[in-house]
Amino acid sequence: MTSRRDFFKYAGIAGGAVAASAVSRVAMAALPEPVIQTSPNTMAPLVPNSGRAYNPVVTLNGWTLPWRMNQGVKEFHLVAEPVVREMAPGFKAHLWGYNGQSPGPTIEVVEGDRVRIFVTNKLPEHTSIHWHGQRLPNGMDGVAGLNQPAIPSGKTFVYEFVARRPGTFMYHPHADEMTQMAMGMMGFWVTHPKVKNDLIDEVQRDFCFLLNAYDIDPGSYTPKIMTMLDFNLWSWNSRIFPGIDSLNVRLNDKVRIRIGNLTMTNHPIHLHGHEFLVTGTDGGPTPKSTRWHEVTTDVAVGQMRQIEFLADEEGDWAFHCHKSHHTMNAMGHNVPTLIGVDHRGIAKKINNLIPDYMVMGERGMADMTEMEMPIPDNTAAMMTGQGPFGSVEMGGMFSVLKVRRNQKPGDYKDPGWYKHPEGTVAHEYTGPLTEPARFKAEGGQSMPRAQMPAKTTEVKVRKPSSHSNH
Ligand SMILES: [Cu+2]
Repeated sequence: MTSRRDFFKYAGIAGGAVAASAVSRVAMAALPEPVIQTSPNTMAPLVPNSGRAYNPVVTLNGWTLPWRMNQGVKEFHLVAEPVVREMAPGFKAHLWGYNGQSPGPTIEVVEGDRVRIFVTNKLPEHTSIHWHGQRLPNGMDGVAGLNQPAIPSGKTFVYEFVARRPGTFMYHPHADEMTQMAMGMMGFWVTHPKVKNDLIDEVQRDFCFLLNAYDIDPGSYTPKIMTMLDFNLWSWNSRIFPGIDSLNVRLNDKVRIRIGNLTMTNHPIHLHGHEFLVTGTDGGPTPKSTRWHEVTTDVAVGQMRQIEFLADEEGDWAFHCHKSHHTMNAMGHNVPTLIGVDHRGIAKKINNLIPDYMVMGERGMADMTEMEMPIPDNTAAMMTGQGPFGSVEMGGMFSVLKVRRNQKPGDYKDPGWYKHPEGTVAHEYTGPLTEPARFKAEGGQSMPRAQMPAKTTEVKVRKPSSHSNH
């Protein structure tokens, strides 16, 4: 195999340059030289310079794998290998991935393309790749043991098939899957339509990302692969808020977002400020009669969803998983609810014994963002992110759709914070307040109780106590 080097220079979004596709200088008889990318930045769309033209996608905090044409066949080279992924600034994870990153690069082809993919295994154990959702010959489906022998460590295998139908797909190992997916091995695949398709609209912006999850103890680097449900890092393309780039679009752009789920649970993905249609699944474009507007769509395990909308509301719109624990970073869940518990006095006594002891949660958990709690090195804060009006108190699967009037076509640069027109931001009311009447008696019941309680219980509403100095 040829030596691996970053011969193909990508410019990040910040650089603004558009990358062209790479054709290896190595003889066509040899393997295409693998292209490696280690920057976690969102790369500019890879405009095709060979094969059929198409409107390329933008992979959030990711990139598209260049190919070479070899007698009409699109040739790609994936290298399965250990990688270091910066999941958020200040927090790096030791994962497994492809070509320098987890997830691996996005593969983009056109319906009808013959595709040849070389897969070199640089992992310490065998692997294989399953091309999730593709129509292909059975022996190319990638289930080790069933459709092919596993690719031993150090060996290179070749997959070859025709991308028969347009749509949104993904790839992942089908050998020791539990370990290899928990370690971050996965990638996106987009097959663009060959001719105008009535069910596939043209869009100005086309984004894609995978939902993944890790269990990495605070202060450590390697995911715990045995975790089944209680993950502590919920990520998009192995990035967590505030490390997930914003989706920057021009006012009135038609926008498509493609999402695939390779975690162990479902994620209701929610967009603020706009209604969208689900225009495709891993089964292909959805018939128009099945589409309805919504603002949240559930992406179940192993599924892909493709949503589309007109970005016709200017502003900074939150875009996130609606499971509130999935918009948090590493934290313990076995913590009692302390809302309304008054710690005054007790904390002081404990402080005499344990100087670092901290009381948390008596007014809710928002205090977490203002506390200067010492956290181990290489640990993401539980909730963080400084917005224009203060802390956003988020983590995990959270990003922002930025819609701007003056965003140039094809420009994906972050335009900064939205400047709200005068008088359009929620603000404090300073007029007189009235105390509303509250209903005091017990509620009704459908049938009389058989046993009456000895006395009625009185539960006190927990209201914030006004106290300072903690
Ligand atoms: Cu979620």
